[in-house]
Amino acid sequence: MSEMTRRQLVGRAAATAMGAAAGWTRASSARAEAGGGAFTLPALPYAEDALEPSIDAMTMGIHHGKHHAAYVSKLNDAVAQAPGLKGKSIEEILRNINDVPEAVRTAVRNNGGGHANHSLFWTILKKGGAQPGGGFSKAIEGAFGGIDALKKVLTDAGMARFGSGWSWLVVGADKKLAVESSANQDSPLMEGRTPILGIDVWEHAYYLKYQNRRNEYLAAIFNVIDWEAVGKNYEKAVGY
Ligand code: MN3
Repeated sequence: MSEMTRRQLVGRAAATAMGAAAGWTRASSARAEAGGGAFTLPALPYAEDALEPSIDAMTMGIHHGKHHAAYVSKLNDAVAQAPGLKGKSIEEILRNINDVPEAVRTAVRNNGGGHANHSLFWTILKKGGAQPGGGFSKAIEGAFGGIDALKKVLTDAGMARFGSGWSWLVVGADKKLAVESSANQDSPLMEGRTPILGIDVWEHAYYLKYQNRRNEYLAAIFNVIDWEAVGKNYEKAVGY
């Protein structure tokens, strides 16, 4: 083989490889445009072990890196089949869940709910988080009689939820605070209310450390609730 021929062959192989790479890139962006990949897993705002010992690092790692990641992936698969949802925020989609095409509605309800619920959950947790202050503190006083009473109502809602679900502090259409619980990954957004604090009571949230002792998990989680973050969510929800 002459030197020239060899160089030509190498050059052609390189060009083919580059063409294949470019084709792959085009195919990827076509998938993204069709809706796949629209939602992404938000990074944890702290290290996986940041909430120890209340919530252990292994639970955090699996909860965020496996469970939440799976909701995002399956949500993207569902949204890719419903072009009308393209470009909409997850909050907007969940507030109008009955407008989602029936073929993908259950998938969006479960996985879109899972994505929104966990995205909120990570941001209201913090070791040594602040206590409620200002107007939020007054609203808690008015609605529940105080922070300790609110914690009890949230705990009772979490304990009473049979199977998997969430205990929520929400702001209603009347701008008032209320506590409720939901099954599975249903969000208060689907009922026209705005969740400002969510406590995950699925077993995956606590079983590695607390096993069947949901009551101990619910007691411990109040060590790591960031009431300042919840207060900011409150102010946004009531339109301050
Ligand atoms: Mn969870």
